[in-house]
Amino acid sequence: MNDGPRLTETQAWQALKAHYEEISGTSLRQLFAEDPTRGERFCAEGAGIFLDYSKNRITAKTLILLVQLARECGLEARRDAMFRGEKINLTENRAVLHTALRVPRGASISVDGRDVVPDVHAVIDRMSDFADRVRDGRWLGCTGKRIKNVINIGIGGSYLGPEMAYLALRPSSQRAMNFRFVSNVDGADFTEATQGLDPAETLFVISSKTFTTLETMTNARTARKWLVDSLGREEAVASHFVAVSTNGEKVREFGIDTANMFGFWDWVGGRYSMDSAIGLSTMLAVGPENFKEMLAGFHAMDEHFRTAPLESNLPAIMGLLTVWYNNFFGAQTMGVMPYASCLKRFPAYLQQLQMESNGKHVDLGGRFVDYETGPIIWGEPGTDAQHSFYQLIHQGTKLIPCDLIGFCRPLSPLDHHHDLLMANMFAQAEALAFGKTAAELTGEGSPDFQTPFRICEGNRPTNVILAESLTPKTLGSLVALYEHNVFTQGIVWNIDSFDQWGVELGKVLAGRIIPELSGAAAPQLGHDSSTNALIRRYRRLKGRD
Ligand code: G6Q
Repeated sequence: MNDGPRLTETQAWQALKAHYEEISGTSLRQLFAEDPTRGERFCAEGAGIFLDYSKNRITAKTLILLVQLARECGLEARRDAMFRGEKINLTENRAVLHTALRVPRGASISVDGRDVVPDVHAVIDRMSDFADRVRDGRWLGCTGKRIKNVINIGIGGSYLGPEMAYLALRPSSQRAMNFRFVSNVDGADFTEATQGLDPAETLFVISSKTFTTLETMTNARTARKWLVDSLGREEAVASHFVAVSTNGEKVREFGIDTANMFGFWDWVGGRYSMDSAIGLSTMLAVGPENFKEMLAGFHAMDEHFRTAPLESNLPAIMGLLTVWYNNFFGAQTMGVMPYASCLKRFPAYLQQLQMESNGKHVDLGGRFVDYETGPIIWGEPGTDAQHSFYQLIHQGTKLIPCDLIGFCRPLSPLDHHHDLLMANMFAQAEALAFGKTAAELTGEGSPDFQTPFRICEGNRPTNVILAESLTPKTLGSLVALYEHNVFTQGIVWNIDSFDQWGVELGKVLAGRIIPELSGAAAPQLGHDSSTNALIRRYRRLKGRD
């Protein structure tokens, strides 16, 4: 365990603290006025993604100090250790090797003395063969009908990535097939997803690393019953269920032949798994070639992160800017607004990636941190978001740095819509940075009584992320950009970004409450008075007591 000097005692941290005092009063208007080339200088590019970070409250010195902080925290060494397959997930004693899921065939990365790359490619090959057979109709349901519906059953990391990627890549998907996602144990999720579907044409992909997760196993059992009751034979499971898991034994116990199981490994964290076999539903939707393009995009960003100097390294810069606002400006939250409706689940995906990874209160030495860690991440697609919550970002009292993500070419043929969309994205970044002064408003004829209400102070920071178009490859690069951005933050905060102990307690307590809700006889309750009263009310209203 790491029990070296505390982050706040490092030289770079102290220097950043002093530097913050120097520049926190300087506005983006001033910074742009002082340096007319700023918009071209504070930019970086890699793996097909362009980042304009000039509208941030930084100077060249800020960047130098942030990079110094990253170096003092050992970012480069820790990054290299991750890529080598060292067990950097200390609390679970595991390697963190999602980057191995996208290395080209022939590369070599060893974990516990075994080269994992051939295993990775063997799974991709099996997935590809299966996906081709389902997509071209060689894999049939038990009555001989083609598979028209694919339902992914999984939750958390086994759901958010697949759903996000399916929606993002829908323009490249097999339109003759329906793709649905069941995650919540709320029965409404299953009922709605299967509404109107013919079980004889439906394939369930049960995605669960552990194959023990309450929600997923409950939904999987419900799915089996739905199928078997309708088709009248238990053997139907063989052609209508496949599993994605690391737990062959549990898959077999459930009744799925492990020949129809696609594996992955304990060195792939749930929220880092959309490019593993957990992406099977994505591959079924977009086909193996597009899926491999997506993997190539991930890999291109991995290579950028691994090799580009920190000063021009996209994930490192974004991660360090997050630290700058989170720890020096006291920003509690960050917005992510994709100007692409296909990316509507991207903010939800990033919420898990960032908040589960970096929502930690002890450092790697097990000591409570005396600084803020992961910010709250949230967002919705622009332009919709402009008509709901942007007001607070422009004129509210909280500082909310935002990432605005857009593309130069649309996937839709309606190109004139796209110019309107992107004009809005550029305009929002401009308005947030520069605002509108009282003098400007008066000059435009604003009535005096309205002027104070119309002033926009500006000075609201944004990153503008621009790529050519939302292809599978771009999606891979974009996700890897955020994965490594989150990694960078975690290294600076000296936390384990790859565990999630905080989610355990609630699961254990729910296990205790389940029989108290469903048992026939009134239970003896030993909770606090609030929980006891809620359970009693629930049972009473359901007519159980
Ligand atoms: C992700 C988490 C978590 C996990 C789900 C589903 O990093 O570990 O979100 O993905 O709890 O777990 P299973 O895949 O094991 O069902």
